[in-house]
Amino acid sequence: MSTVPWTVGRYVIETVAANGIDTAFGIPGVHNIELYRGVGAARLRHVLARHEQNAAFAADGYARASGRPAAVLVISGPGLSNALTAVAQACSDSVPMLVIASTPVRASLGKRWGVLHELPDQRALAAGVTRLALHANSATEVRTHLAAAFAALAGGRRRPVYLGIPLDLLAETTELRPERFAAASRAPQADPQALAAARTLLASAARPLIIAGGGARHAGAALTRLLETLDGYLITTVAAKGVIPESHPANLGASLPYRATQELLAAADVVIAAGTELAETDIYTTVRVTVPGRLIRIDIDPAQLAEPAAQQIAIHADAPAALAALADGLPGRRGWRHVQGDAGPRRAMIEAQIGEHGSTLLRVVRALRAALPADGVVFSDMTQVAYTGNYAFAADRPDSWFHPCGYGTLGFALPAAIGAKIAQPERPVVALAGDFGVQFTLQELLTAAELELPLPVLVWNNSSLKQIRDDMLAAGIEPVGVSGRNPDFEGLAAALGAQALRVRGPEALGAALSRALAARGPTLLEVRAGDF
Ligand SMILES: Cc1ncc(C[n+]2csc(CCOP(=O)(O)OP(=O)(O)O)c2C)c(N)n1
Ligand SMILES: [Mg+2]
Repeated sequence: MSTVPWTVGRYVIETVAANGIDTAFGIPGVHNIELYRGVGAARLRHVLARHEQNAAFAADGYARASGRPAAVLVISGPGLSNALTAVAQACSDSVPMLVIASTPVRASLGKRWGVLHELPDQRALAAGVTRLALHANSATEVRTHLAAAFAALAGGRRRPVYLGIPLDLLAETTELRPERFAAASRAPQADPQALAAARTLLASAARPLIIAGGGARHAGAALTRLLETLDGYLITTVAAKGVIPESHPANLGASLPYRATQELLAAADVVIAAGTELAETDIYTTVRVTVPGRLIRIDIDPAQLAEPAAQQIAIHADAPAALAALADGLPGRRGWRHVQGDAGPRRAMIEAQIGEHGSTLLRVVRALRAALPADGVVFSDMTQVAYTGNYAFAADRPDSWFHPCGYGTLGFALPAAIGAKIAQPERPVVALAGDFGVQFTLQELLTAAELELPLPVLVWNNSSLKQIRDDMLAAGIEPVGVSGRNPDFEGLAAALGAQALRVRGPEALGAALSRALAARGPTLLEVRAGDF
């Protein structure tokens, strides 16, 4: 397409493509059409979403599943503010994406003239939910900002990056041509003194335990060695589910919210926390995970290490590398697993605790696990069945169970699953949402239908906002606003180009899921609480 003029808009898109981004999720509008001038020429795949929030959720799912960032293209003002909820979700869960928005013309910025799509300061709005938020006032700045954006997407703690470009600048012609920016600087190397101090502490640990978070989710080999050497236990956060198989005798899985694991954590004398914020959303019984023993923290984000904590050894490094370095220098020794026993009995205690109130939920999660091929991927929403699955869905490989952990946004599952399926068409991908949460983003069934994505969407229908209803009852509040009228899910799915099926019990789930995974297009699988 040599007839396409070299405008700043085309330069941006071709530069994005030249730096390895192959997919953009977005919605064009009059303010950002100049970005679209280059899309065809750059062979950047564009996926039209039905809402900007869903475009950003899809970019999130694309990156979670594949490790590769996608672009999000939105208009000024409402396009950006619509996307920001999903950008915040990605930011809280350390997921990269490149968000490019137009802004109104330069002359109007900050003047409150009341131009179309006006916001006081788009960059400031985006800054709170991104790693880096930039605004370009000239073509030269577009280039330097894109270089900075790609460096931030590639190295360190991976999170969204925002770039705003005025619509009049996008339309300008330019001498600039796309280039591949230099690779990001290497990951920080662990300080040898900190590593030595950690080894000394671990060498005398009687009751060692490791908490692995999302930053350590690909550190399976190092963790396995370390667990053997230390004779200790592993707890993962939900983001690190599957880092080693759930059946490994040292692995307690994503069980921080449960009594049996909290008791073990309280008894540990040395804890390694690798690539985790030790956040409320990892434990849900207090605002922070408290570690009574001595704490060794490994994190690529210096901000996570800045907080003063008693007797803490801080290792600023990429978690897999630092865990491997720790394992290398440690002599084999007797910790406490040979005395306390393998994880199995404690896992039985956790399942018993879940079973006290959630045996039906456990049945659904187990049926889903049994029905899904081993390389299957689940994108879950904020629903009780997912809270149970956060622990109970057996993940024997990382990146196979995804949950909107940090920001906890309803509506995540379906659009994120669409993004994942686009990134990895060969993998079985499933969305799992509640009857209320799925309604936040259900229109994206149409996107999945348009792209003929074989995508099962499991809707856990308990005809209520059940978790909130339970919380109200527990707080002594008369339930209000926790049950509304549900749509006819099957009729609605059909209207959106999807197939639909009611799954009547655990035995039926296997066949229904296989059919949906082989279908041409999405299938809404309604799972009613009463049927399980
Ligand atoms: C955007 C957003 N709004 C509100 C909430 C609060 N919230 C969390 S769970 C929930 C109820 C969801 O109901 P449903 O999807 O049916 O799941 P269930 O609890 O019934 O399993 C609500 C309103 C939220 N997490 N995100
Ligand atoms: Mg519900």
